[in-house]
Amino acid sequence: MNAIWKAAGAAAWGAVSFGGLLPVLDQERRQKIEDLCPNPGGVFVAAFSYFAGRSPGNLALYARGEDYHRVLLRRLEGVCASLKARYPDHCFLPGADNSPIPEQGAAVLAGLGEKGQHNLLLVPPYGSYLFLGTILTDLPLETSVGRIETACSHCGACGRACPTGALSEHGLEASRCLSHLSQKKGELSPWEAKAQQRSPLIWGCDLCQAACPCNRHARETELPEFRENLLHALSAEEIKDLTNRQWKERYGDRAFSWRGPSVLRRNIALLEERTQEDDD
Ligand code: B12
Ligand code: SF4
Ligand code: SF4
Repeated sequence: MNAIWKAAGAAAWGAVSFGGLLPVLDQERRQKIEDLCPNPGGVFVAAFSYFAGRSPGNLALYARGEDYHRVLLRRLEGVCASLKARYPDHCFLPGADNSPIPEQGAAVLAGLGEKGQHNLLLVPPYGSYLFLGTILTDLPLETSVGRIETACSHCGACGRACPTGALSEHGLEASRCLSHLSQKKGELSPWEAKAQQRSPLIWGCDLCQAACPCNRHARETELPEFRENLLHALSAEEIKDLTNRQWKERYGDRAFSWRGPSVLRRNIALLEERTQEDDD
């Protein structure tokens, strides 16, 4: 099994039995999982690193390479094909963001690592610059023996770096998180617009992760999709007059493309407005 996951480029992988997953499933998620896969036996969880250094730019690091949904599904489908060849009577369903499985909870239970105070899974030596993918199966799985390494020192640097107070001892308050605000459609409230203006980015947010000592020497990804053809920044000029069709043609394979150009234009305008104010 290790060989299959290595070939797929996973930085870490594990499994959790369906019984073991129950503590992180509410009734609705459980029902959705059983609708997809009657008699679920468990979930494989894998982490894929996307860190390729910190070049300057205005897009969050996670969104600079190929859209991770596509990349993970492609790689997980390869794993599913190998598993199907080995266990032809069982089903294997890949997912990345789009499944009812709470991915971080499943990853913790499968022993991949622990969640840091910045609310993200940490897997040394990759830090938290990771994507999570899952494979739901009716093959009865045993829960992996977890890693014993602890990574988060509770130093609080992530909380101090967060400009909106989204992180507290209660975890992440998503409505205050710049990652959420930068994706939010329509007009932002005055508080939201001011908060977005405190971000150096027009899409996503890396501030808590950049402050985390576990990421200081994060091992870089070997996956070409997250190392090559990177787009570090978008300018107002580049996306000014694009039609939706042109937008799709140009950026359809990027993780920010689903939101369309208007939200990005708004965020660029907010950032330019702030820069203007700073200069005056
Ligand atoms: C909605 C969403 C967001 C929202 C809201 C996030 C939130 N947590 O509320 C917003 C837009 C803010 C967001 C932001 C980001 N996100 Co996001 N997001 C998601 C998404 C799609 C769903 C999260 C969710 O609501 N899950 C439902 C809850 C119930 O489940 P859960 O997340 O697993 O949490 C449970 C477990 O952690 C459990 N748990 C934790 N520890 C333990 C231990 C034990 C023993 C047990 C039993 C349970 C347990 O308790 C929690 C509650 O039940 C996930 C993908 C997914 N489908 O899971 C990505 C995901 C969490 N995001 C991801 C990323 C990369 C980001 C950003 C870094 C992107 C960026 N650079 O801008 C930021 C980070 C912000 C931050 N500091 O957390 C990655 C995280 C990878 C990692 N290393 O952990 C994920 C997993 C996507 C992926 N497929 O890789 N995100
Ligand atoms: S910055 Fe400190 S407290 Fe926050 S996740 Fe990293 S080690 Fe933990
Ligand atoms: S992603 Fe940004 S806004 Fe969200 S918790 Fe981290 S630092 Fe705060």
